[in-house]
Amino acid sequence: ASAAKSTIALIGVPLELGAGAAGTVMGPAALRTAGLRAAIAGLGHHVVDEGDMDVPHAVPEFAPGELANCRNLSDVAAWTGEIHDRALSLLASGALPIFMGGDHSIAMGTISAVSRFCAEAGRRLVVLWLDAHADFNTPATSPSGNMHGMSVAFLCGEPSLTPVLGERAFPALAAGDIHLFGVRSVDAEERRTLVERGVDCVDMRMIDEFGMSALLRGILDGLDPETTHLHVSFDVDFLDPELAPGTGTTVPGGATYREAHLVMEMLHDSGLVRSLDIVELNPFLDDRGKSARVAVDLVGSLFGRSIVHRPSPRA
Ligand code: NNH
Ligand code: MN
Ligand code: MN
Ligand code: MN
Repeated sequence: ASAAKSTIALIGVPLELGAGAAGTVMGPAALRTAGLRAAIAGLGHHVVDEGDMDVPHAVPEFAPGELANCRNLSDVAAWTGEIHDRALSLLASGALPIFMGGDHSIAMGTISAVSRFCAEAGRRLVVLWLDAHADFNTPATSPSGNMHGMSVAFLCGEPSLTPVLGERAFPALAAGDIHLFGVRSVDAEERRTLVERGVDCVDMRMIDEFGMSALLRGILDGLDPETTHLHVSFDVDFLDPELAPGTGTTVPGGATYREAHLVMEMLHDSGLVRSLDIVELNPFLDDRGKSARVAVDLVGSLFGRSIVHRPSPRA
């Protein structure tokens, strides 16, 4: 596949202010301890660790108003702007960036930059959002005020969230170009917006009935690796809590070990993946590094580790 041996840039984004529980600030460190770099480099890729971002002061100030129900708004907005700028320059360098979160609000910065990059490069952006949650709350619908539950709404152009990125404009994602996958927890009012906007939501009920592979193939088939940039946003709570307890909002009934690996193996074989978020890993809640290790293992499959080396099998 075309993405086979690109330079892969690891960048730590230790943000926790978008989540309800503290601890995702330690996510990048845990991923490094679990051997993320070696897991990818061992597959023959060139890996550069860019270190962790540091956003010491919240710069933007917001008057309470429509955004009143956003916890830590000024800090999250400051991070979003800085993440966006950093992501744009990494993408411009030609690297395949892996954004090590941090909570899922970092995706407002990462994917807005990917969207801008793709628009300028004439590529089509498709986003695969692996998550137990839809992250489609708005300040008006969020029961928690936690901004990690609003990232998809922001990326789809929800007007009330536009001020979060300030002056930097990016093309909002069309409903058909983002696929939520693994969903099993949606808030009541969030569901209404999600359905109204027509965002593709592959929930666990569908996955149980039809299987991960058929549903993922439905998304990937027909995407041309020459013209498509697939961004994968991997929220660790996509996984079943038995497998990955180290995250703040676990929901039972998630992806099993093999289901998750199959998703990653299929993504690798597609040759479409050009950028990745690994988010919501909370080492403070983990069980002896178990979740960090499984996340690293899965990234190995995404970058080409296979059980038996062979072309993508067909039944
Ligand atoms: N939907 C809930 C909220 O908005 C939980 C979001 N938590 C997540 N999302 N971890 O992926 O607060
Ligand atoms: Mn490869
Ligand atoms: Mn999420
Ligand atoms: Mn989640």
